[in-house]
Amino acid sequence: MLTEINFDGIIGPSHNYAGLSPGNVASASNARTLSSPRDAALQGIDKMRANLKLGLAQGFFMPLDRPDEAWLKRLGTRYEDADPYLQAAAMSASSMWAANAATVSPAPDTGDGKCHLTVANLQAMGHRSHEWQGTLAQLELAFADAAFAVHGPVPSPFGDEGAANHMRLTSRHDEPGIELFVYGITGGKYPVRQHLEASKAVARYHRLDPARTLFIAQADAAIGTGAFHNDVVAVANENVLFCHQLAFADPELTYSAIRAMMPEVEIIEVPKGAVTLENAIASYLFNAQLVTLPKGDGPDGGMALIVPTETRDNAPVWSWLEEMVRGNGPIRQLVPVDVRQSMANGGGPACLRLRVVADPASVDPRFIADDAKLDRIADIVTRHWPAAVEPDEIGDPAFVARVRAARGALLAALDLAELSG
Ligand code: SUG
Repeated sequence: MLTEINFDGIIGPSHNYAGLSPGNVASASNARTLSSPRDAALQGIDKMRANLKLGLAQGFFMPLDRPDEAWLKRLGTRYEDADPYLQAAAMSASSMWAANAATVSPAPDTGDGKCHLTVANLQAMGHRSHEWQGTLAQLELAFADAAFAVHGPVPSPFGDEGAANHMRLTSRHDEPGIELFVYGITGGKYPVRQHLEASKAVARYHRLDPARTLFIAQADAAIGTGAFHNDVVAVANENVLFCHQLAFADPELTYSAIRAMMPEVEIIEVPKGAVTLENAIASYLFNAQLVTLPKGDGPDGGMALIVPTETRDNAPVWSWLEEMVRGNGPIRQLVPVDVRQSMANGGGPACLRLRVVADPASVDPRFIADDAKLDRIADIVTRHWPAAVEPDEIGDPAFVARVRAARGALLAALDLAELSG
């Protein structure tokens, strides 16, 4: 049975605020503040627990090996000699944002009936540009079954940030869908992360039907205001597209192209008069997990919007959402979750997960979550993850040793030691 499985990135022991992402307002404004890798990871685990309770299928990915000495070696240095920027970039726990791990096209959409995954090259940001090697190793392990085809990254200079700039609309997850790739043209003062050429290459790798594939330009104003990924201003689930009025360069053209391919689509556009772009970015209401609740739990086929608590704390945004839920639309429930540690680096609930529509039985079971396994992970995190990290600790050899040992303990506990190194 094909179902949507959300794979969350377990937040690694080196989680810190180094201000490494220009164009990401939260990362810049929290630069050099105190982080808590332990709280961060436990918040992520609680989000997974809550999703299991909603009856959703849940998986996870391991944190990557940090600091990345192999990357530093290619840069002609080693951790102990590297300058503070390179140390922070080599140490980043940024692979937690699994929405940037890969782009996924489920089997019903592809020419060969396999579920295709292309690892994202993340080349726009130095600290993220060396994630793909570790991520690819993990995808090849988790999705080794013949039901999947896993692809290497799109070559330079075409930037690809994965599922954060990709949406799928379908009448039901296990039915054929249309796939929407959102790219940037110019971000004004901020870098564009997703390039059209990269999106087109991914669509070719995945053997998508051009008649069911759209390439949509993101609004420059959205990128320029801090929507460094499309998933900061839009989210889709089954037949619903929930987006801000200023998400796309040409909203009317975009909506009519989508409707032409999928007449049953329901587009919920939040007007700029109700929620400004700035407020959308500050509250992250679109960086939500829009999920279909299993039948029997609440209204059949109803959807829930899993939002960060920052959304609930933003009065104009929350009152707009409450009014929407009271109406007769497809979104029936708002579920706030506390992922503040990740949010302070610009990563909401949607950033932390990669959606894969597949038969859970075809995935390596070591990557599939249940309550007992999440308890085991939480126990390792509580015992090994640092409770607090000062920005100046990043270069400290004792911190480096602790980060390595913590990840090693987790890999051993989950029988995934083959991912070490
Ligand atoms: O790429 N933050 C990430 C946040 C990614 C959010 N993902 C999605 N929208 N899908 C980024 O900007 C901050 C790291 C630092 O500053 O230390 C960071 O990489």
